Amino acid sequence: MAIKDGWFTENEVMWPGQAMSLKVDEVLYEGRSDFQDVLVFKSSTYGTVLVLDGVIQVTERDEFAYQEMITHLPMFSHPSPKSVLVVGGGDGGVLREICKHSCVETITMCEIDPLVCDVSKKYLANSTATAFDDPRVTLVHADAAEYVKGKTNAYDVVIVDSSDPVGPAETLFTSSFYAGLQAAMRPGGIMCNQGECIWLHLPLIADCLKACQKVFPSVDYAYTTIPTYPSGQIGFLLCSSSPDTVLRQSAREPSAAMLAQLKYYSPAVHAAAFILPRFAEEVIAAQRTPKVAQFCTSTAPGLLSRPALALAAVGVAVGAIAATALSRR
Ligand code: JFQ
Repeated sequence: MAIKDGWFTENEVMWPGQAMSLKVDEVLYEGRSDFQDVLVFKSSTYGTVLVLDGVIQVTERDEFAYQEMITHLPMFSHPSPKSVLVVGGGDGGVLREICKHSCVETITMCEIDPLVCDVSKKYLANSTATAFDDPRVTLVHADAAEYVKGKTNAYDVVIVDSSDPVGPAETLFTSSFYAGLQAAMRPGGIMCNQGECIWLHLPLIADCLKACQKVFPSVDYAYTTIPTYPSGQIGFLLCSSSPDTVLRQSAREPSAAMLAQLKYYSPAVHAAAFILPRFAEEVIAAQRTPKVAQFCTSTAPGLLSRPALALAAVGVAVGAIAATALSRR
């Protein structure tokens, strides 16, 4: 039982020895679909929470940190996305974010589990599930690997908003699935998949990047911070079907009106999200294509240049002499 003494505690299969707990005010829904266990509860400090197979998917308090980044990183890396495919994402948060782009003409959402959409429309109607009725949206309940088979030249952006690779989402992290997506994408198309956590899953991330590399000529990795996902952080695998796309820089600027609707993403956050701490950079740099210049990945050049350090040393010395002189008076 995931709820004990008024607290929900996450299932820790993929993050042994640690578990997020949230205080429960009220259980709103508990059931099982053909694919997974579904739980919705009202928490005391994170709003309504959606849980699948014992793992937190959405809390109303912090979901924007994930939904904005998994959506706008690929959407703003593309100069003019018109046709978008969402795989998974049944809570509707990614749909909500895509709909903010007025250049988009069609959005297909392929979510295998109708129950996830149903409970989200009922219990997350004012937060994530706000765009199911947008006229550009077509909702399909199917296995995405099957759905994309045989499709060509169909999508500018594909967002794979899946749960973890244990359970129904397992196939969404394989090179054969990526090959199906690549075939369905238009030239210059961009794919973004949730990419787990550098603190917990570096070997898995390296394997996923290798699988992407077999298929896509450009591959990179970014991350966001989010308190209720394991270790407070989750990454994104970003791939382009063109070798010329620079994934780590936005190709378009959000309008002032759009920026006013965003709480996490900005062009500066976009660029910063690809700068990784050294322990992760070491592993991920080996899989990144094309390689990026060293200054993007280690020190900030201007700030730590030799002349700047020399100047700082002179400043410290002068300060120390002045302090000694003053204390002798
Ligand atoms: C939210 N739209 C989908 N995606 C949530 N460990 C996953 C939730 C569980 C995490 C990994 C991402």
